[in-house]
Amino acid sequence: MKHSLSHINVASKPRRRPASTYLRFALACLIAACVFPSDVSAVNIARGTRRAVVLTTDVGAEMDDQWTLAHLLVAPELDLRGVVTTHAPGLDTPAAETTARVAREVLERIPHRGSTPVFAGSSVPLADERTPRTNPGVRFLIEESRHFDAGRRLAVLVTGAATDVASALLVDPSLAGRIEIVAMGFDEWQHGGDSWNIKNDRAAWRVMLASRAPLVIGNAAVTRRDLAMTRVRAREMFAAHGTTGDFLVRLLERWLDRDPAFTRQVTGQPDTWVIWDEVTTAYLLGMTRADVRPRPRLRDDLSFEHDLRARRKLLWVTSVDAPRLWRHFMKYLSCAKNSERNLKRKKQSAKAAMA
Ligand SMILES: [Ca+2]
Repeated sequence: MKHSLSHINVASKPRRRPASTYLRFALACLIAACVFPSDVSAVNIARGTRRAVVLTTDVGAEMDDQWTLAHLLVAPELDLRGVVTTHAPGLDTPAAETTARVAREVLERIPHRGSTPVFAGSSVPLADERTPRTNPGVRFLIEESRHFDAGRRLAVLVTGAATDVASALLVDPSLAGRIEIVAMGFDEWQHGGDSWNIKNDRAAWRVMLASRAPLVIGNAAVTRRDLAMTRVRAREMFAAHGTTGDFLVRLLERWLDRDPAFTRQVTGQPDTWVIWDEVTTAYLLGMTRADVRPRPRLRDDLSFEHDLRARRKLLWVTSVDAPRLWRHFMKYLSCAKNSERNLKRKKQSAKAAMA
């Protein structure tokens, strides 16, 4: 059963530091110049109609989470309500505090509307499939979800370990009726398997697979094929897009320079990495195709136990329209660049007026 997916949904809101006059001005420019472009007519982005999103992320473990967070921030169709950070191997302890610091650094670098709260989630995986790990991230997920229902679901992106989403489902099972989970993980459909997100909390994935929450999965085989990015291509596409573009390109370059042998092992090329987590943004923007499939069970070795008669289904992403996704990202990075420039000009004018 093949489905072409092109849903774009709705909502809005900001917070944290009060926006300065300059930021408000920049925001007005951003809205005037970018939020109502003529060529996104298929997308309803009127105020209050953007798709509400919470990102859960192990940002800092690689570089694709930073790209994904930046795209979520500049996409006018999306309303990022908050970020919940999680653990991954190799991070300074406590891991969720480390990832929260990285998320805040990204937020400070990207001009965007309003402000986005960051909550450190769990720094360790679930002990078992019955016991939640409560923390501010889990509480935020549950509270934020109360504004939503089955007809208008909060999108919860899982781009790291699923510990906090699973904990929230264990604390409040009714959450499954108010969210849609969009995750990056698993190697491929037949075997399943995984080397990172699922491996980092297997019990959490069992909780999510057993829940009633709609579940969308973008797997490694598809993202490796469709979302590979070379150093040269990144520079060509993003370097002209202000400090944010430069920042994103530098992140990729630093990652590629870090361990070329490992990069070659994963992607087959020493100068290519995969922007894995962007598959979740692509889904939200209606730039993926996916099949409805019976929800598998997860074995201890992370392989799938398929049950063709399973009552619960999931959406399995089969392709990403990457050219369209990158065009969208570049377009709204340009808008961010313009708002950056307007902000700078306004600051200079104010300074001159005070002199
Ligand atoms: Ca990630």
